[in-house]
Amino acid sequence: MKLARFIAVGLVLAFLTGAGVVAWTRDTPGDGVPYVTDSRGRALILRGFNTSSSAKSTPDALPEFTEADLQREYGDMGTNFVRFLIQWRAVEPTPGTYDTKYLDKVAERVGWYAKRGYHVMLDMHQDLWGSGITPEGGAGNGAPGWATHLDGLPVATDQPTWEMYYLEPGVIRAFDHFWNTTGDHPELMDHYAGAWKAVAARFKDEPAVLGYDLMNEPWGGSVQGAAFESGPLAELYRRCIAQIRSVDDDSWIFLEPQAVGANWGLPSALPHFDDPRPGPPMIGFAPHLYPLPLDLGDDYTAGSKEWTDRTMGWWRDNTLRTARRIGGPVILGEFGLDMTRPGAADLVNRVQDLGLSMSYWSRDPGAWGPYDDKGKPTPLVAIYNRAYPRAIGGVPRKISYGDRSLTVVFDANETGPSEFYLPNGGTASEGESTWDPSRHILTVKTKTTGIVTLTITLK
Ligand code: MNI
Repeated sequence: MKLARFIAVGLVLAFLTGAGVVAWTRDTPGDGVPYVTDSRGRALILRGFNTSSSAKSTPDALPEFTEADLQREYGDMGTNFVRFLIQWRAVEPTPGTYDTKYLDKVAERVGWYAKRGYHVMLDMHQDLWGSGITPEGGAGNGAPGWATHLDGLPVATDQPTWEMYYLEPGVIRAFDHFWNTTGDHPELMDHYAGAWKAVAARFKDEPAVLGYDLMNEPWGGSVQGAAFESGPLAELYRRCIAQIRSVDDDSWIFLEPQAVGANWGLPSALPHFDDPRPGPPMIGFAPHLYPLPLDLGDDYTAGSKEWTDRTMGWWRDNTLRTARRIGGPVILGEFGLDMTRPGAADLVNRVQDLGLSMSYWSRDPGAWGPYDDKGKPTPLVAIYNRAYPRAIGGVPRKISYGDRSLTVVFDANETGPSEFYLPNGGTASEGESTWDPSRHILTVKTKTTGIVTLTITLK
């Protein structure tokens, strides 16, 4: 039985008896939740891809992805962001040694993004702990073999779906050692934080690297829910924040909630964290969104569409609530689905209407990605190629997306200029505009103090 289905039934009932469908707005994310800002202090709207799942299993932990692939992505969709997968096994292949050659190769790829004005979030990816959970190595990814302690407990490989591995005794034990629930391996969390320090030391002076996503889809092993998020997960985050800030004061640090539950829209108990950097804190929230009905195999059509909208309303409210507690911006780190399924394009549109920064899962070729195995565009390309403000020269008050226009109201903060990605061009109601036809970027210089209302009429 699929784990999602196993845990899901009760949750669906909870959703059904809960609040009605939350009203959809096509504007700003929510009161009290700030925006990610760039080094000049402009508010950023980030749109891009997870690049890529292939990095989980390649021997060198690099994604199967070329500079030409990136060029095509920009030309087709005008993305400005990537959640770039890195792996602890590659950063720290033996305890306490950091692979500078691997980091150089990551840096080379970061350079491709930098050249095109992208922002990069490095994601320390794991699923199912690490490849060491099975002898064949095909199930998990992330953690190095030396940090994998199964204590001889079994990990059965005849799983109906990949998530079921999370419930295998050996996998739970590997996590219990990492979180020091067993008390046997107190060193592991410090190694992980040390690996982050090595990454931050390498990228602190690369302006394209916006920040760090500390752990993909955390799983608590035998400690779950609020006890996990406010206990060992918070402890790991505190240690990572301390190590990163010992070398890097001005990158964003993004935290993920426990994946089970939060991915579907349930609340997270992640607490507030102090940021030891000088100046305002730069700690944000990067949850994932996989609406439950779709996880259960339904399409975004008919009755399940209503359920999905309902769970997405919960997801939005709970995400913003946690972000307010953390006191930082939200990046939707992952959402995605099989684009060949009925209603898939509508769902992607709906997620874009949330108005958040986001990275689609994932950039890999196939039915979920923008291009299929033969390189042919899937319906995702047309849907993801949407006009958006990439950078705003102030603090946004309201961003509204109309069918043929885009309006941004902001409190100018002497930064600027504002930049818009416009697939087919457009004109600005205010200020001095420059159009870059090769990049499809409209750059608009407006007044640099006071409230600015800027409407872009789309062609
Ligand atoms: O669906 C999940 C997911 C389900 C269950 C669990 N646990 C039981 C811990 C964890 C995660 N994840 C969705 C996507 N995230 C990964 C990469 O981060 C992708 O491969 C999945 O499609």
